[in-house]
Amino acid sequence: MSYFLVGPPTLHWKTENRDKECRTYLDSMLRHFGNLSEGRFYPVENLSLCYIKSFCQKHSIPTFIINGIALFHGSLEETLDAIKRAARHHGQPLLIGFNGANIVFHENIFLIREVKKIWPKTKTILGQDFSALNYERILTDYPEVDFVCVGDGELTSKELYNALAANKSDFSNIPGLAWRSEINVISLNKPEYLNLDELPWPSRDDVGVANYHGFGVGVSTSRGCRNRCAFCTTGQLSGKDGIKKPLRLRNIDDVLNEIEYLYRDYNVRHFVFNDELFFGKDIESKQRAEIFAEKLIKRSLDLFFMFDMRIDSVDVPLLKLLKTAGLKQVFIGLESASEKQLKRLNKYYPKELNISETLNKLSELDIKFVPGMINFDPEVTVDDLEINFKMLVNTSLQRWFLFLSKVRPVPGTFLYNYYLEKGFLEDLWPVPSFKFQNPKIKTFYDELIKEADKPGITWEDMCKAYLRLLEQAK
Ligand code: B12
Repeated sequence: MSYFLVGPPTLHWKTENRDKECRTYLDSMLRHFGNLSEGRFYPVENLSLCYIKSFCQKHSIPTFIINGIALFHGSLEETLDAIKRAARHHGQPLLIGFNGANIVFHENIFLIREVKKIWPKTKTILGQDFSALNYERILTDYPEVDFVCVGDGELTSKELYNALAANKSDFSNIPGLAWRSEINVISLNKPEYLNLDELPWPSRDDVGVANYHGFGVGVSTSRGCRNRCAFCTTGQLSGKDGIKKPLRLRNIDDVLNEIEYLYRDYNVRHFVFNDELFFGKDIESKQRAEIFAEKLIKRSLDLFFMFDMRIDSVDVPLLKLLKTAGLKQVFIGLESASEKQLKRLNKYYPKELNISETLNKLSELDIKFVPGMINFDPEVTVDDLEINFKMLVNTSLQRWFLFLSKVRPVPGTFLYNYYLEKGFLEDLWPVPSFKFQNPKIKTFYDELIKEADKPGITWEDMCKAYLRLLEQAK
């Protein structure tokens, strides 16, 4: 008996990027991101599953990971085949778990259905924020999914596996488990959040793939988030009744020990922090980042790292110190420069913040920054589009694809519920799409996409097209 943990191959990537030539998610990364400074910091491992594996193994549960992304799977059949192969080696799984965002929900359901055909008695569980936010719908509409994990997966997996191994059918004592009783009543057991410093470090099944292809290797220093952005699953889960995922931070020495272990035992030189935000606006989290940098410098390791942060937490002296410690790249969720648009996304910046200036300060530090934009939402106005345009052209950011970015309302989030109520949504589940409220803006967007599809398009071409189309939309 064993526990299999599966990450789906994530095939949506090909269609989303209109990237017909790339067979797999990682092929696409290798093709588009030529080197580290172009974004190869992308994490390849599935740390969610790696954490669960370490914990379960520590409790003597034979656990195996099949990570479709790291295995370069270009089809669901390949992942299914890998699951069957694992069963030939380790025996039929007692429990099989799947992980992923809404974008891979249908991939997971396909695999779960196939697995149930082969081993009808094997139990199935889905995890990650998207399933947690939507556990009632999933357990109601998908009988092939036996359980949903709504909190940390470590303890829930261990307790569930042991209950199944002991042939129990009452799961009411398993923390963080959403389950269906024999009479089809759906229950949610309150999650028990673990102390991150007491968890074993994640297993490193796919670190070789990441290293070999020059991708970053992930380290998670925190779970949860302080913010409640209307579009983000993590923020929503943190506030959801019965779940309330708290922000938890790991002890810096433990993080550094893990980094040094990866550095020495696996020769890792490029690290990605998987945290929502490495530090926030508050003084405590900045102090934590400072201590991290100082202690890392003392260890004299020759390494680089990247993390995610918000534009309103930019702190030049702190970033300089982090640069000395090895910071090479930051992902900054900007979303928008328009106050009205930000309000719709439940994101607020201090009045005095000048986004373009702040971004330019960052460029001077010689740290590569990758901005995250949300230029389009259903209620976007010509004014918003103009403000965002001015912000982008006033920086050294000359990446035209930022003009095209659209908000993604994920089922279960505040934004999704609001759009649903207002009738803004076209497709509803699991990957919704929205209708622009102003037909002129829809034309603007459609025409802009056509421009982007032209071969050899440059930043200048795109800026000209943007302004021309904006005039027409007025
Ligand atoms: C690293 C990362 C990636 C990596 C690796 C993904 C992977 N499969 O491992 C890459 C770059 C490939 C990636 C891709 C994508 N990502 Co991503 N990613 C992350 C990131 C930064 C860290 C994930 C992580 O390691 N967390 C640390 C672990 C320990 O926490 P955890 O994931 O919550 O896992 C715990 C529990 O949720 C639970 N659990 C999770 N899975 C399972 C499974 C089982 C069986 C059980 C029992 C429990 C369980 O137990 C875990 C341990 O306690 C998160 C943000 C974040 N900080 O979590 C975004 C995040 C998960 N990604 C997100 C998105 C949007 C995507 C993409 C859709 C982007 C895109 N457009 O392509 C794809 C989807 C890919 C996919 N297969 O799901 C969103 C998810 C939103 C959603 N719709 O649900 C997040 C939350 C970022 C955000 N705030 O918006 N991502």
